[in-house]
Amino acid sequence: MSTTDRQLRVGMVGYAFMGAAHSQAWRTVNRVYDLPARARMALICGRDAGKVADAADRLGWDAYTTDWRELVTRDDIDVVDVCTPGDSHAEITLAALAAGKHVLCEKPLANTVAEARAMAAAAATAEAAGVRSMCGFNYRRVPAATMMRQLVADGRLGVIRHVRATYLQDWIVDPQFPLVWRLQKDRAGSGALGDIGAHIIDLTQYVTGQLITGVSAVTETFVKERPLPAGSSGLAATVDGAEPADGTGSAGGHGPATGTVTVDDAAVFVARLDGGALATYEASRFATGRKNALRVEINGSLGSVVFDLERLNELEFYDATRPAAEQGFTRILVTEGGHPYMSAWWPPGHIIGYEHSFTHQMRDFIEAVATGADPAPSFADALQVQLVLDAVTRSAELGSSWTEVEPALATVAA
Ligand code: SOE
Repeated sequence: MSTTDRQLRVGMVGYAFMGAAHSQAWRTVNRVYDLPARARMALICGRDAGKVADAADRLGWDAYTTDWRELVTRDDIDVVDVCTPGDSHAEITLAALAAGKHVLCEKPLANTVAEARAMAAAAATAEAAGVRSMCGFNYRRVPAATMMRQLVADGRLGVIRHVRATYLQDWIVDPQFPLVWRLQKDRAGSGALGDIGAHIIDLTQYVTGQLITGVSAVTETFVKERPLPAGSSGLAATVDGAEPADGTGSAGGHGPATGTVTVDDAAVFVARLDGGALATYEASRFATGRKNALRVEINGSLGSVVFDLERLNELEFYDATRPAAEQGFTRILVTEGGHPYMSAWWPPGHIIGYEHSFTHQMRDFIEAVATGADPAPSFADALQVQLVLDAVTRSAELGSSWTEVEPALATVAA
């Protein structure tokens, strides 16, 4: 941190969807929160000089570069914010930590457990020197999700019996949607599982305070061949992932050739949590009509709570301790000043949105870095998510818990 004016000079690598969401948060965090340090949007990085120059202007960065290796070593950079495809998270993060930079890395932490282990180890080493790191599971920081955790921690649900989590999108239902980087294992590590499944794994563990200890899974790739993205076509250009986060997309429409999809389109798994709960998870990019539908329901011995991202300012709460005649799911509008994060925004009832979770993320990160606290989720927390992702992939590949259903006997003769 610059000691003169307690500034945290941020260097961000990548500028697609997550780069834009993080930029909005860096721009707003010090306007709404009184923090011990101010974020300075010092430098943005991408491979394409023209595109990153445009991003710097559009997103509000002081300067731009095409060389992330230079960015992470500069003396006038204190924080490295990694918003690139998963195949570069480890390389950039390890270099930044080695250079003594605080790191915020988008989720999932890495494309493999080996990479995640190396990142968590490097973060632990750097921590001894006062360097802080955090993984960008932003949905923890939706006020209603944080309140969900508080209800569980306060015992309002009693013993947790069930966790039921879905995260559903539909942006690749069209088989003509091109083979973007999110559909390539070497770039993304996995498909729906790592991209959106990681969110519900982290969120449910955060909310319940319980860790997943075992899984049984199936995955599917419904469309196995897709047109190569000869460029950012009209369709592809409208959805995150059409343009690699660092702007390395090529020009032109769909090429005539096709390529093989090497990741899952959908993952479904059951899990046991270490507090005894049974859990079901579903992550799909083929849930036609569902655009970004994340839903978590927790059932306990004394009650239940439901969070739905499409109604992110609300919680549904069922209190089984109330008189029987008064029991029912109540809707809590999580916009009071006493609700998590909400004191900084508007009066009660003036709702907030998806992007505010990133501002809350930057608030907590800045506070931790400036005060020497440990940000959460840590790289160790993110490694645990990576281990679950790996277990789901191995379970699906092994199919070990899969029991075939014997075909019914021939239909009864007419
Ligand atoms: C694409 O599925 C995506 O941008 C994810 O990568 C983000 O983590 C999620 O918040 C929104 O959708």
